[in-house]
Amino acid sequence: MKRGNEILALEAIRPSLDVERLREDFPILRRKVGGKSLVYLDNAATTQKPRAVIETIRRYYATSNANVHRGVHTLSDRATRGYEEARVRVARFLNAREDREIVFVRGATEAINLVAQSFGRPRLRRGDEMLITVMEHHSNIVPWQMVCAATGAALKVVPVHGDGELDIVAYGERLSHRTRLVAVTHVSNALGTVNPIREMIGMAHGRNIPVLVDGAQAAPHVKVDVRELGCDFYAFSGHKVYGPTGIGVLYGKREHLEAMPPYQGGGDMILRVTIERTTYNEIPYKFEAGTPNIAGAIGLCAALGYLDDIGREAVAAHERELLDYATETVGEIPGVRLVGTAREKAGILSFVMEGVHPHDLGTVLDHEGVAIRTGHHCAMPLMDALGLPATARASFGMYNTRAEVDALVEGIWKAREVLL
Ligand code: 7TS
Repeated sequence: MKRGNEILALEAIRPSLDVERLREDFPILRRKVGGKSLVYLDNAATTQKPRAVIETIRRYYATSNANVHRGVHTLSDRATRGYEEARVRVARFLNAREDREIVFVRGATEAINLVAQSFGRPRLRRGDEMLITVMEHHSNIVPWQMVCAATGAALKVVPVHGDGELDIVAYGERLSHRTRLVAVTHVSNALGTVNPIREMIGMAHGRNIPVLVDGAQAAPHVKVDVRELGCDFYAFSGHKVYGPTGIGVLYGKREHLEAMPPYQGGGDMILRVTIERTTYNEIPYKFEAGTPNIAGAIGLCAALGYLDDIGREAVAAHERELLDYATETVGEIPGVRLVGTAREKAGILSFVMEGVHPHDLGTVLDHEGVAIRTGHHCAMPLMDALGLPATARASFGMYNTRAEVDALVEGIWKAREVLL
Protein backbone atom coordinates (compact mmCIF):
# COMPACT_ATOMS: atom_id res chain seq x y z
CA MET A 1 0.00 0.00 0.00
CA LYS A 2 2.74 2.38 1.02
CA ARG A 3 4.66 1.53 -2.12
CA GLY A 4 1.59 2.23 -4.26
CA ASN A 5 1.20 5.62 -2.64
CA GLU A 6 4.82 6.40 -3.26
CA ILE A 7 4.46 5.59 -6.94
CA LEU A 8 1.34 7.75 -7.18
CA ALA A 9 3.14 10.59 -5.46
CA LEU A 10 6.07 10.23 -7.83
CA GLU A 11 3.80 10.31 -10.85
CA ALA A 12 2.07 13.39 -9.53
CA ILE A 13 5.30 15.35 -9.39
CA ARG A 14 6.81 13.99 -12.57
CA PRO A 15 6.60 16.67 -15.26
CA SER A 16 5.04 15.59 -18.52
CA LEU A 17 4.96 16.93 -22.04
CA ASP A 18 2.05 17.34 -24.39
CA VAL A 19 4.17 16.28 -27.34
CA GLU A 20 1.39 16.32 -29.93
CA ARG A 21 0.60 19.89 -29.03
CA LEU A 22 4.18 21.09 -29.03
CA ARG A 23 4.83 19.40 -32.40
CA GLU A 24 2.44 21.96 -33.86
CA ASP A 25 4.94 24.65 -32.88
CA PHE A 26 7.50 23.22 -35.34
CA PRO A 27 6.36 23.89 -38.94
CA ILE A 28 8.99 21.62 -40.50
CA LEU A 29 7.62 18.55 -38.75
CA ARG A 30 4.60 18.70 -41.03
CA ARG A 31 6.60 18.23 -44.19
CA LYS A 32 6.93 14.99 -46.10
CA VAL A 33 10.16 13.41 -47.25
CA GLY A 34 9.80 11.27 -50.35
CA GLY A 35 6.07 11.09 -49.71
CA LYS A 36 6.54 9.86 -46.14
CA SER A 37 6.03 11.83 -42.95
CA LEU A 38 9.31 13.23 -41.74
CA VAL A 39 10.73 11.41 -38.72
CA TYR A 40 13.54 13.68 -37.62
CA LEU A 41 16.02 11.81 -35.44
CA ASP A 42 19.14 13.86 -36.12
CA ASN A 43 18.78 16.31 -33.27
CA ALA A 44 22.37 15.94 -32.11
CA ALA A 45 23.45 17.46 -35.44
CA THR A 46 20.92 20.26 -35.22
CA THR A 47 17.44 20.75 -33.83
CA GLN A 48 14.39 22.05 -35.64
CA LYS A 49 13.07 25.48 -34.79
CA PRO A 50 9.76 26.37 -33.18
CA ARG A 51 7.61 29.10 -34.66
CA ALA A 52 8.51 31.30 -31.67
CA VAL A 53 12.12 31.38 -32.89
CA ILE A 54 11.33 31.74 -36.60
CA GLU A 55 8.84 34.53 -35.89
CA THR A 56 11.16 36.35 -33.50
CA ILE A 57 13.89 36.48 -36.13
CA ARG A 58 11.45 37.58 -38.83
CA ARG A 59 10.03 40.26 -36.57
CA TYR A 60 13.49 41.49 -35.62
CA TYR A 61 14.45 42.02 -39.26
CA ALA A 62 11.05 43.45 -40.15
CA THR A 63 10.85 45.93 -37.28
CA SER A 64 14.09 46.46 -35.38
CA ASN A 65 17.12 45.72 -37.52
CA ALA A 66 20.09 47.99 -36.83
CA ASN A 67 23.64 47.65 -35.59
CA VAL A 68 24.25 47.33 -31.85
CA HIS A 69 26.19 49.42 -29.34
CA ARG A 70 26.79 52.20 -31.88
CA GLY A 71 23.82 54.30 -32.78
CA VAL A 72 21.84 56.80 -30.79
CA HIS A 73 18.81 56.19 -32.97
CA THR A 74 15.72 54.26 -31.97
CA LEU A 75 16.35 51.13 -33.98
CA SER A 76 19.92 50.78 -32.80
CA ASP A 77 18.70 51.13 -29.25
CA ARG A 78 16.08 48.42 -29.82
CA ALA A 79 18.56 46.06 -31.45
CA THR A 80 21.03 46.66 -28.61
CA ARG A 81 18.40 46.01 -26.00
CA GLY A 82 17.30 42.80 -27.72
CA TYR A 83 20.89 41.60 -27.99
CA GLU A 84 21.66 42.38 -24.34
CA GLU A 85 18.40 40.85 -23.14
CA ALA A 86 19.54 37.68 -24.89
CA ARG A 87 22.73 37.77 -22.85
CA VAL A 88 20.71 38.08 -19.65
CA ARG A 89 18.57 35.13 -20.73
CA VAL A 90 21.63 32.98 -21.45
CA ALA A 91 23.16 33.91 -18.09
CA ARG A 92 19.97 32.75 -16.41
CA PHE A 93 19.86 29.59 -18.52
CA LEU A 94 23.33 28.62 -17.28
CA ASN A 95 22.88 30.20 -13.84
CA ALA A 96 25.98 32.32 -14.41
CA ARG A 97 26.78 34.84 -11.71
CA GLU A 98 26.92 37.80 -14.09
CA ASP A 99 25.75 38.66 -17.61
CA ARG A 100 29.24 39.77 -18.57
CA GLU A 101 30.45 36.19 -18.14
CA ILE A 102 28.49 35.38 -21.30
CA VAL A 103 30.30 35.87 -24.61
CA PHE A 104 28.37 35.47 -27.85
CA VAL A 105 30.24 33.46 -30.45
CA ARG A 106 29.35 31.53 -33.60
CA GLY A 107 28.92 28.23 -31.81
CA ALA A 108 30.62 25.72 -29.53
CA THR A 109 33.47 25.41 -32.03
CA GLU A 110 34.32 29.09 -31.89
CA ALA A 111 33.94 29.15 -28.10
CA ILE A 112 36.52 26.39 -27.74
CA ASN A 113 38.90 28.00 -30.22
CA LEU A 114 38.61 31.26 -28.29
CA VAL A 115 39.60 29.56 -25.03
CA ALA A 116 42.36 27.58 -26.74
CA GLN A 117 43.94 30.71 -28.22
CA SER A 118 43.29 33.27 -25.50
CA PHE A 119 43.52 31.14 -22.38
CA GLY A 120 45.38 27.96 -23.37
CA ARG A 121 48.08 29.33 -25.62
CA PRO A 122 49.53 31.93 -23.22
CA ARG A 123 49.71 29.47 -20.34
CA LEU A 124 51.07 26.37 -22.10
CA ARG A 125 54.81 25.76 -22.52
CA ARG A 126 57.03 22.87 -23.51
CA GLY A 127 56.80 20.25 -20.75
CA ASP A 128 53.19 21.20 -19.89
CA GLU A 129 50.22 18.98 -20.57
CA MET A 130 46.72 19.58 -21.81
CA LEU A 131 44.17 16.88 -20.96
CA ILE A 132 41.17 15.89 -23.07
CA THR A 133 39.22 12.64 -23.48
CA VAL A 134 39.08 10.27 -26.41
CA MET A 135 35.33 10.85 -26.76
CA GLU A 136 35.64 14.52 -27.71
CA HIS A 137 34.10 15.97 -30.84
CA HIS A 138 36.83 17.15 -33.25
CA SER A 139 36.06 20.71 -32.21
CA ASN A 140 37.36 19.90 -28.73
CA ILE A 141 40.46 18.14 -30.09
CA VAL A 142 41.82 20.06 -33.05
CA PRO A 143 42.00 23.51 -31.37
CA TRP A 144 44.10 21.92 -28.59
CA GLN A 145 46.33 20.14 -31.08
CA MET A 146 46.93 23.50 -32.74
CA VAL A 147 47.80 25.14 -29.42
CA CYS A 148 50.04 22.23 -28.41
CA ALA A 149 51.85 22.40 -31.75
CA ALA A 150 52.41 26.13 -31.26
CA THR A 151 53.62 25.88 -27.65
CA GLY A 152 55.34 22.51 -27.45
CA ALA A 153 52.87 21.27 -24.79
CA ALA A 154 51.75 17.64 -24.90
CA LEU A 155 48.15 16.56 -25.51
CA LYS A 156 47.11 13.78 -23.13
CA VAL A 157 43.99 11.70 -23.54
CA VAL A 158 41.65 9.91 -21.13
CA PRO A 159 40.39 6.58 -22.55
CA VAL A 160 36.86 5.13 -22.47
CA HIS A 161 35.65 1.71 -21.38
CA GLY A 162 34.01 -0.57 -23.96
CA ASP A 163 30.53 0.53 -22.84
CA GLY A 164 31.34 4.17 -23.59
CA GLU A 165 31.90 5.30 -20.01
CA LEU A 166 34.90 7.43 -19.35
CA ASP A 167 37.74 5.71 -17.48
CA ILE A 168 37.60 7.92 -14.42
CA VAL A 169 40.52 6.13 -12.77
CA ALA A 170 42.70 6.87 -15.79
CA TYR A 171 41.47 10.46 -15.65
CA GLY A 172 42.70 10.75 -12.07
CA GLU A 173 46.03 9.24 -13.06
CA ARG A 174 46.52 11.58 -15.99
CA LEU A 175 45.91 14.70 -13.94
CA SER A 176 49.45 15.60 -13.02
CA HIS A 177 51.59 18.48 -11.84
CA ARG A 178 52.20 19.15 -15.53
CA THR A 179 48.52 19.46 -16.46
CA ARG A 180 47.58 23.08 -17.19
CA LEU A 181 44.06 22.65 -18.51
CA VAL A 182 41.31 20.03 -18.88
CA ALA A 183 38.77 20.11 -21.72
CA VAL A 184 35.97 17.57 -21.58
CA THR A 185 32.59 17.06 -23.15
CA HIS A 186 29.59 17.03 -20.85
CA VAL A 187 27.71 14.60 -23.13
CA SER A 188 29.27 12.55 -25.93
CA ASN A 189 27.76 13.36 -29.32
CA ALA A 190 28.57 9.92 -30.71
CA LEU A 191 27.44 7.75 -27.78
CA GLY A 192 25.26 9.90 -25.54
CA THR A 193 27.39 9.17 -22.47
CA VAL A 194 26.88 11.76 -19.74
CA ASN A 195 30.25 12.31 -18.12
CA PRO A 196 30.57 12.84 -14.36
CA ILE A 197 31.84 16.34 -14.96
CA ARG A 198 31.12 17.62 -11.48
CA GLU A 199 33.42 15.00 -10.04
CA MET A 200 35.95 15.61 -12.82
CA ILE A 201 35.96 19.36 -12.20
CA GLY A 202 36.40 18.74 -8.48
CA MET A 203 39.37 16.47 -9.14
CA ALA A 204 41.00 19.01 -11.46
CA HIS A 205 40.34 21.94 -9.15
CA GLY A 206 41.92 19.95 -6.33
CA ARG A 207 45.11 20.49 -8.31
CA ASN A 208 44.24 24.06 -9.35
CA ILE A 209 43.69 22.98 -12.94
CA PRO A 210 40.99 24.91 -14.81
CA VAL A 211 38.32 23.02 -16.76
CA LEU A 212 36.50 23.79 -19.99
CA VAL A 213 33.27 21.86 -20.52
CA ASP A 214 31.96 21.34 -24.04
CA GLY A 215 28.23 21.51 -23.44
CA ALA A 216 27.09 21.32 -27.06
CA GLN A 217 25.21 18.05 -26.47
CA ALA A 218 24.27 18.70 -22.87
CA ALA A 219 22.55 22.07 -23.07
CA PRO A 220 19.55 20.66 -25.00
CA HIS A 221 19.03 17.74 -22.60
CA VAL A 222 20.45 18.41 -19.16
CA LYS A 223 19.88 21.27 -16.75
CA VAL A 224 23.19 23.10 -16.64
CA ASP A 225 24.24 25.16 -13.64
CA VAL A 226 27.73 26.54 -14.14
CA ARG A 227 27.96 27.80 -10.58
CA GLU A 228 27.08 24.44 -9.13
CA LEU A 229 29.48 22.72 -11.52
CA GLY A 230 32.20 25.25 -10.79
CA CYS A 231 33.58 24.90 -14.33
CA ASP A 232 35.86 27.64 -15.61
CA PHE A 233 34.40 27.66 -19.12
CA TYR A 234 31.24 26.21 -20.65
CA ALA A 235 30.49 26.21 -24.39
CA PHE A 236 27.32 25.48 -26.34
CA SER A 237 25.67 26.14 -29.71
CA GLY A 238 22.34 27.84 -30.29
CA HIS A 239 21.28 25.57 -33.11
CA LYS A 240 21.27 22.47 -30.91
CA VAL A 241 18.91 24.08 -28.38
CA TYR A 242 16.16 24.88 -30.91
CA GLY A 243 17.76 28.23 -31.77
CA PRO A 244 19.34 29.52 -34.98
CA THR A 245 22.66 28.53 -36.51
CA GLY A 246 25.61 30.90 -36.33
CA ILE A 247 25.15 31.82 -32.67
CA GLY A 248 26.64 30.15 -29.63
CA VAL A 249 27.81 30.87 -26.16
CA LEU A 250 31.00 30.87 -24.21
CA TYR A 251 30.55 31.14 -20.47
CA GLY A 252 33.76 32.04 -18.67
CA LYS A 253 34.46 32.95 -15.06
CA ARG A 254 34.88 36.71 -14.84
CA GLU A 255 38.42 36.58 -13.48
CA HIS A 256 39.54 34.41 -16.42
CA LEU A 257 37.84 36.50 -19.08
CA GLU A 258 39.25 39.69 -17.62
CA ALA A 259 42.78 38.28 -17.60
CA MET A 260 42.61 36.87 -21.14
CA PRO A 261 43.80 38.77 -24.21
CA PRO A 262 41.24 39.33 -26.98
CA TYR A 263 40.75 36.58 -29.55
CA GLN A 264 40.06 38.84 -32.52
CA GLY A 265 40.56 42.54 -33.09
CA GLY A 266 38.09 44.94 -34.64
CA GLY A 267 35.15 47.17 -33.89
CA ASP A 268 33.30 47.04 -30.58
CA MET A 269 36.11 45.29 -28.70
CA ILE A 270 37.98 48.56 -28.12
CA LEU A 271 37.70 51.59 -25.86
CA ARG A 272 40.26 53.75 -27.66
CA VAL A 273 42.46 53.21 -30.67
CA THR A 274 45.47 55.22 -31.74
CA ILE A 275 47.87 54.06 -34.39
CA GLU A 276 50.36 53.27 -31.62
CA ARG A 277 48.12 51.34 -29.29
CA THR A 278 44.62 50.17 -28.41
CA THR A 279 42.82 49.99 -25.09
CA TYR A 280 40.44 47.05 -25.07
CA ASN A 281 36.82 47.17 -24.07
CA GLU A 282 35.59 45.49 -20.91
CA ILE A 283 34.25 41.96 -20.91
CA PRO A 284 32.32 40.51 -22.66
CA TYR A 285 32.73 43.05 -25.48
CA LYS A 286 36.49 42.51 -25.54
CA PHE A 287 35.69 39.14 -27.13
CA GLU A 288 32.99 40.28 -29.53
CA ALA A 289 34.89 41.98 -32.33
CA GLY A 290 32.82 43.18 -35.27
CA THR A 291 29.09 43.22 -35.83
CA PRO A 292 27.76 40.21 -33.95
CA ASN A 293 24.96 37.87 -34.96
CA ILE A 294 22.27 40.11 -33.50
CA ALA A 295 19.31 38.27 -34.98
CA GLY A 296 20.92 35.00 -33.90
CA ALA A 297 21.24 36.12 -30.29
CA ILE A 298 17.66 37.36 -30.25
CA GLY A 299 16.52 34.09 -31.83
CA LEU A 300 18.50 32.13 -29.25
CA CYS A 301 16.81 34.13 -26.51
CA ALA A 302 13.43 33.06 -27.93
CA ALA A 303 14.60 29.44 -28.10
CA LEU A 304 15.75 29.38 -24.48
CA GLY A 305 12.50 31.03 -23.45
CA TYR A 306 10.58 28.37 -25.35
CA LEU A 307 12.62 25.55 -23.82
CA ASP A 308 12.16 26.93 -20.32
CA ASP A 309 8.42 27.41 -20.87
CA ILE A 310 8.15 23.75 -21.84
CA GLY A 311 10.37 22.89 -18.88
CA ARG A 312 13.82 21.37 -19.11
CA GLU A 313 12.98 18.66 -16.57
CA ALA A 314 9.93 17.63 -18.56
CA VAL A 315 11.96 17.55 -21.78
CA ALA A 316 14.67 15.48 -20.11
CA ALA A 317 12.13 13.01 -18.70
CA HIS A 318 10.44 12.64 -22.09
CA GLU A 319 13.73 12.08 -23.91
CA ARG A 320 14.80 9.58 -21.26
CA GLU A 321 11.63 7.61 -21.90
CA LEU A 322 12.20 7.68 -25.66
CA LEU A 323 15.81 6.61 -25.24
CA ASP A 324 14.82 3.71 -22.98
CA TYR A 325 12.14 2.61 -25.45
CA ALA A 326 14.51 2.89 -28.42
CA THR A 327 17.30 1.10 -26.55
CA GLU A 328 14.95 -1.80 -25.93
CA THR A 329 13.30 -2.00 -29.34
CA VAL A 330 16.34 -1.29 -31.53
CA GLY A 331 18.51 -3.52 -29.34
CA GLU A 332 16.16 -6.45 -29.96
CA ILE A 333 16.62 -6.42 -33.73
CA PRO A 334 18.77 -9.39 -34.77
CA GLY A 335 22.25 -8.37 -35.88
CA VAL A 336 22.01 -4.92 -34.29
CA ARG A 337 24.54 -3.96 -31.68
CA LEU A 338 24.16 -0.84 -29.57
CA VAL A 339 27.33 1.20 -29.27
CA GLY A 340 27.55 3.10 -25.99
CA THR A 341 25.59 1.65 -23.11
CA ALA A 342 26.80 3.86 -20.28
CA ARG A 343 24.59 4.05 -17.20
CA GLU A 344 24.08 7.79 -17.66
CA LYS A 345 23.02 8.71 -21.17
CA ALA A 346 21.20 11.58 -22.84
CA GLY A 347 19.11 11.47 -25.99
CA ILE A 348 21.47 9.53 -28.28
CA LEU A 349 21.36 5.95 -29.56
CA SER A 350 24.32 4.75 -31.63
CA PHE A 351 24.30 1.33 -33.23
CA VAL A 352 25.77 -0.86 -35.92
CA MET A 353 24.21 -3.70 -37.90
CA GLU A 354 26.22 -6.76 -38.77
CA GLY A 355 26.98 -6.97 -42.49
CA VAL A 356 25.51 -3.53 -43.30
CA HIS A 357 27.40 -0.27 -43.68
CA PRO A 358 25.80 2.49 -41.60
CA HIS A 359 25.57 4.73 -44.68
CA ASP A 360 23.47 2.12 -46.52
CA LEU A 361 21.29 1.77 -43.47
CA GLY A 362 20.90 5.57 -43.34
CA THR A 363 19.92 5.66 -47.02
CA VAL A 364 17.22 3.02 -46.61
CA LEU A 365 15.89 4.86 -43.57
CA ASP A 366 15.82 8.13 -45.52
CA HIS A 367 13.57 6.45 -48.10
CA GLU A 368 11.23 5.78 -45.20
CA GLY A 369 11.32 9.45 -44.17
CA VAL A 370 13.52 8.67 -41.15
CA ALA A 371 16.47 11.07 -40.77
CA ILE A 372 19.39 9.74 -38.75
CA ARG A 373 23.09 10.46 -38.95
CA THR A 374 25.65 7.90 -40.03
CA GLY A 375 29.43 8.12 -40.01
CA HIS A 376 32.13 8.97 -37.51
CA HIS A 377 30.16 11.86 -36.00
CA CYS A 378 33.26 14.07 -35.96
CA ALA A 379 34.67 11.78 -33.27
CA MET A 380 37.20 9.77 -35.25
CA PRO A 381 39.54 9.07 -32.30
CA LEU A 382 36.58 7.57 -30.41
CA MET A 383 35.64 5.42 -33.41
CA ASP A 384 39.27 4.24 -33.62
CA ALA A 385 39.26 3.43 -29.90
CA LEU A 386 36.07 1.41 -30.33
CA GLY A 387 37.42 -0.28 -33.47
CA LEU A 388 34.55 0.99 -35.62
CA PRO A 389 34.68 2.99 -38.86
CA ALA A 390 31.21 4.42 -38.32
CA THR A 391 27.88 4.02 -36.53
CA ALA A 392 24.27 4.87 -37.20
CA ARG A 393 22.99 7.41 -34.69
CA ALA A 394 19.44 8.31 -33.77
CA SER A 395 19.21 11.37 -31.54
CA PHE A 396 16.08 12.62 -29.87
CA GLY A 397 14.55 15.99 -29.22
CA MET A 398 11.55 17.24 -27.30
CA TYR A 399 9.17 16.71 -30.24
CA ASN A 400 9.96 13.07 -30.94
CA THR A 401 7.42 10.37 -30.16
CA ARG A 402 7.26 6.66 -29.45
CA ALA A 403 5.59 6.25 -32.86
CA GLU A 404 8.71 7.75 -34.42
CA VAL A 405 10.87 5.24 -32.57
CA ASP A 406 8.57 2.56 -34.02
CA ALA A 407 9.18 4.04 -37.50
CA LEU A 408 12.93 3.83 -36.87
CA VAL A 409 12.61 0.19 -35.82
CA GLU A 410 10.47 -0.66 -38.86
CA GLY A 411 12.99 1.09 -41.08
CA ILE A 412 15.84 -0.96 -39.64
CA TRP A 413 13.89 -4.17 -40.21
CA LYS A 414 13.29 -3.04 -43.79
CA ALA A 415 17.02 -2.34 -44.22
CA ARG A 416 17.72 -5.89 -43.05
CA GLU A 417 15.44 -7.24 -45.77
CA VAL A 418 16.85 -5.00 -48.49
CA LEU A 419 20.52 -5.12 -47.60
CA LEU A 420 21.19 -8.56 -46.15
N1 7TS B 1 30.92 19.60 -29.36
C1 7TS B 1 30.07 18.57 -29.43
C2 7TS B 1 29.99 17.59 -28.30
C3 7TS B 1 29.27 18.45 -30.56
O1 7TS B 1 28.40 17.44 -30.63
C4 7TS B 1 29.37 19.39 -31.62
C5 7TS B 1 28.57 19.26 -32.88
C6 7TS B 1 30.26 20.45 -31.45
C7 7TS B 1 31.03 20.51 -30.31
C8 7TS B 1 30.41 21.52 -32.47
O2 7TS B 1 29.29 22.31 -32.50
P1 7TS B 1 29.14 23.47 -33.59
O3 7TS B 1 27.75 23.95 -33.41
O4 7TS B 1 30.15 24.50 -33.26
O5 7TS B 1 29.39 22.82 -34.91
N2 7TS B 1 28.10 17.96 -33.14
C9 7TS B 1 27.53 17.52 -34.26
C10 7TS B 1 27.05 16.22 -34.38
O6 7TS B 1 27.08 15.38 -33.50
N3 7TS B 1 26.54 16.06 -35.62
O7 7TS B 1 26.68 17.20 -36.28
C11 7TS B 1 27.29 18.11 -35.45
